[in-house]
Amino acid sequence: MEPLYLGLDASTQSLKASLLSENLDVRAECAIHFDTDLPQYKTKGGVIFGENGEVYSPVMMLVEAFDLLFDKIKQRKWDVASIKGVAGSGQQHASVYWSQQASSLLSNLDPKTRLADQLSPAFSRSIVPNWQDSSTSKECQDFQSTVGGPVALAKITGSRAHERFTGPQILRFKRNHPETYRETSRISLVSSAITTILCSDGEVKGIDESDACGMNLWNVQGRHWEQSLLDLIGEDAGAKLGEVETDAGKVVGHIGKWFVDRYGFSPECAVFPGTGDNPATFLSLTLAPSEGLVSLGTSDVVLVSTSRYFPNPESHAFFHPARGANDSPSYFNMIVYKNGSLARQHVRDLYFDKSWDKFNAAVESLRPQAVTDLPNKAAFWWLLPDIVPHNAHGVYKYITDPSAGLFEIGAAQKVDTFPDVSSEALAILESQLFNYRSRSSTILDDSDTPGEPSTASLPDNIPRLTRVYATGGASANRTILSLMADVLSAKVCKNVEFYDNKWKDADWNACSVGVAYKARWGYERSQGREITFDDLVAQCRNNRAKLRGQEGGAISLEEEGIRVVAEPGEGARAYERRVDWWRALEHKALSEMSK
Ligand code: ADP
Ligand code: XUL
Repeated sequence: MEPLYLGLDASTQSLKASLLSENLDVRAECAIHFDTDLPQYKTKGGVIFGENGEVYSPVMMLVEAFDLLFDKIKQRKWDVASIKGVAGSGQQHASVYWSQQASSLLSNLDPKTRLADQLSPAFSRSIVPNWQDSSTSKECQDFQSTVGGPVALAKITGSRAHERFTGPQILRFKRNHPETYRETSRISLVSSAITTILCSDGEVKGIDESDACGMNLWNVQGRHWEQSLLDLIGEDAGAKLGEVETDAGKVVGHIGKWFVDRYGFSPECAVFPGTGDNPATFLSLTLAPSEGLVSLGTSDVVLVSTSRYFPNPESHAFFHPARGANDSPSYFNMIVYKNGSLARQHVRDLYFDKSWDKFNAAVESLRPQAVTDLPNKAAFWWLLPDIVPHNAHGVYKYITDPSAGLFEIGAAQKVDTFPDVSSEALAILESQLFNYRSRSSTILDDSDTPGEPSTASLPDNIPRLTRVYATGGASANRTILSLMADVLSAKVCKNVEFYDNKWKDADWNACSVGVAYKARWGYERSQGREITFDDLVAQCRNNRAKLRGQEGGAISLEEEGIRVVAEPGEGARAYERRVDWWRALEHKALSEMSK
C-alpha cells in the first residue's frame, strides 16, 4: 500500500481536496462547490451580502460540505486507509464561533449520521464573517488608536488595521451581540476549525501562528497575543482565542473516529495544524528567501519571502507557515492590489477591441529592446480605490521629458489619452509591474539578494527578487510574463506537473497541495527525523527524479516542479534605470489626487 497524504482547502467558494503520493505527485483532486452543490444555503460566490458592508457565509454550509466531500472521496474510491497525514487550508481572516457544547458534541460524533445533522449546536454563531466584509471601520480605528496608530499596529501585528482582519471582526461581534459573545466558548480561524473537525476529539485546536498574523491581534515578534488589544475586546478574549500553535509540523491529533468508522481512514492518520490560504500557496511553491509570487487574478497579489521581519502599513507580514518550534523565524510579506486584471481588461476593452492579441501586439511593438530605450510614459489606473497606495483612486497618465535625466520626471505632461493610443497597453502594464518591482525591493533586505547586484552601474542598488512565480488568470498571457521578467529583472517561473509522461503547466489547487506538503513534512518529523520543510520537499523531488530515471547530479528544474517561462532580456536594463523615475511619477499622481 502506497503511503498517501491529504490536503483540504476551505476557500470562499468551495471545499477542495488533493491526494498526494509520498514523493508529492498529485494523484487526485475533488471539490464541493458551495453555490451549486449546496444551493439551499443561497450563497453567491460562496457568500451572502448583508447590510452595512457585511459579507458572510453560513457555518453549517462548511460542515455539510465536509459530508459531501468525504462521500465523493468514497465514491471515487480514494485509498483513504493509506493516508498517513492530513492538514487543512482555510480562507484567511474568517472566524468560527464555538458554543459551550462544542467539546462534548465533537467527542461523541455518531458515525452513522452526517456531521450536518449533529454539529449545529456546536456553534454559538451561525455565520462565518468573510474576508470581503468591510463593516468594521470603527473597530479598525479603535485598534489603531489603542496602540498609537497604523504604523504602530503594523509593527506589532504585521499589518495596519483592516476591516477583514479577525480582531476588528471579533470586537464588532462582541459590541453588537454581547450575549452571544459571552456564550461563545472558543473562537477559531477557518483553518483551525477544519483541524478541529478533522480530529473530532473534543479539543478545539490552536490557531496556526502564520494564520494568526492575519488577525491584527498577534504580536509577531514577541510571539504572543497582544494584551492591549485583548483588553480592548475584553471579557476573556484571550481564553476564547486559546493557545497559538507555534510548531507548524506538530501532530495535533489523529483523524477522528467518525472518519475512521464511516469512511475507513486509518486511526493512525495524523492531523497537522491547518493554515491560511495564502500561507498554503506559499508552501506549494516552497519559496526561499528573496523569491516571490505574483498572482494575477481578479486582484493582483505579490508575495515576497524574506528572512527579516518587515512590518509596513502597505503590506502584511506573516510568520513562515512551516517553521518547527526551534527553527529560526522567517517571514513573508504580502501586498494586495485591487486594480489587477479588471483594470487591464478595462484598458483592453477601451483601446484594443476586447482582444488580448491586439493588446499584446501593441506591447510587443513598443517595449524597450535596449538599455537606451528608456520608458517615458506611465499610466496609473486606480478604477477602484486601491489598498496600495492606500485609497489611491482615479486615472493619471503622464509623458515625461526624455532630456530630464535617468531618475527625473522633469516637467511631466499630464494627458487624458496618449497621442499614440497603442501606448496604452504598455503604459498600464509597466506601471503595475514597476509597482511590484519597487515595493518588493523595499521589502527585500540587501542580504536577501545573493549574487550580483542588480544595478552595478547605478548609484542605488535596488534589490530584486531572484525568482518570481506567476499564477492567476492573466499568467496565461506570455507577453505579460515576458514583460514582467524585464521590469522585475528576474526569471519568471510556473509550476509544472508530470501528466501522461509529460511536464505540463500544473493545474492543481495550490492551497490544498501546499498543506498536503505540510502533512508530508510533519509526518516525517513524527517518525523521529528532524528535517526542515524545504529540505523535505527537495528530498521528495530527488526521490521522484530517481524513480523517473534521473541519476546523480542536480535534478532538472522540472523535477523541482518548476519551468522558467520568461527571462529578463535587454529591455530589463532600461527598466532597471527607471525605478526611481517611476516612484517619482507615482508620488506626483498621488499628490495631484489629494489636491
Ligand atoms: P480569480 O481567481 O481572482 O477569480 P483568475 O485568477 O481566474 O481570477 O483571473 C481572472 C482574470 O484573468 C480575468 O479577470 C481576466 O482579465 C484575466 N485573464 C484571463 N486570461 C487572460 C489573458 N490571456 N491575458 C490577460 N488576462 C487574462
Ligand atoms: C488575504 C485575503 C484573501 C483571503 C481569501 O488577505 O483577504 O486572499 O485569504 O482568499
